[in-house]
Amino acid sequence: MSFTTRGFSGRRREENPRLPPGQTLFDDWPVLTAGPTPHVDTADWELTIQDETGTDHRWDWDGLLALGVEDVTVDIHCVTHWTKLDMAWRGVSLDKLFQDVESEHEFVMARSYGGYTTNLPLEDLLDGKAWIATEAEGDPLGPEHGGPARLLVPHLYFWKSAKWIRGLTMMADDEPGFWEQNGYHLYGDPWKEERYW
Ligand SMILES: Nc1nc2c(c(=O)[nH]1)N[C@H]1C(S)=C(S)[C@@H](COP(=O)(O)O)O[C@H]1N2
Ligand SMILES: [Mo]
Repeated sequence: MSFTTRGFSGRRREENPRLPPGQTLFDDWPVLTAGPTPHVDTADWELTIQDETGTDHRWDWDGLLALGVEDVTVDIHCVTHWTKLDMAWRGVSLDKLFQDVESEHEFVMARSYGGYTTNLPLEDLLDGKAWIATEAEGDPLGPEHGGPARLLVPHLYFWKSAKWIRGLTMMADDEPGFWEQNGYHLYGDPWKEERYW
């Protein structure tokens, strides 16, 4: 017997402790992109971390993967109210990238191919909380979902998980990225419903 009526999904929402307030469970994976989809070949791909000394730390595709990938299963929460539980991702922990970076700055602007940006506190990228994801659900990330590589920060609303990531810039102060300039919350904790400000 299966319970898939609308009425029951409403009850299930209240009963599922993994569903943040105001969210609805989704089985499929919607594509949400502001603007055109960049197509970036792994042969041309690179990621840079820019610190306040002007130093660019660079990784090409092989250099990224050489840091070592890990598999993580996480829930993702989109500000447009869908939540997808138990997504299987593969990627490189940001801890590995930041091993070589020394910075006094506490904030980061993530920058994407195509021009998208989003701001995050550095501490939200460290200690096993964020990845440069290269695969999801057993397949390489398709271009529509940010392939070849996207940021994955599952404890914040999914707009913080910049698709087609190309760089991180250290910032002294928290400055708004693309959606944050357009009214989305500066931080975006789904458990506090930090959707807009
Ligand atoms: N570069 C880039 N990254 C982005 C976006 C975007 O428009 N461009 N949209 C964000 C938003 S609002 C969401 S909900 C997720 C959607 O990711 P998906 O299309 O893989 O579901 O990507 C985020 N990262
Ligand atoms: Mo979103």
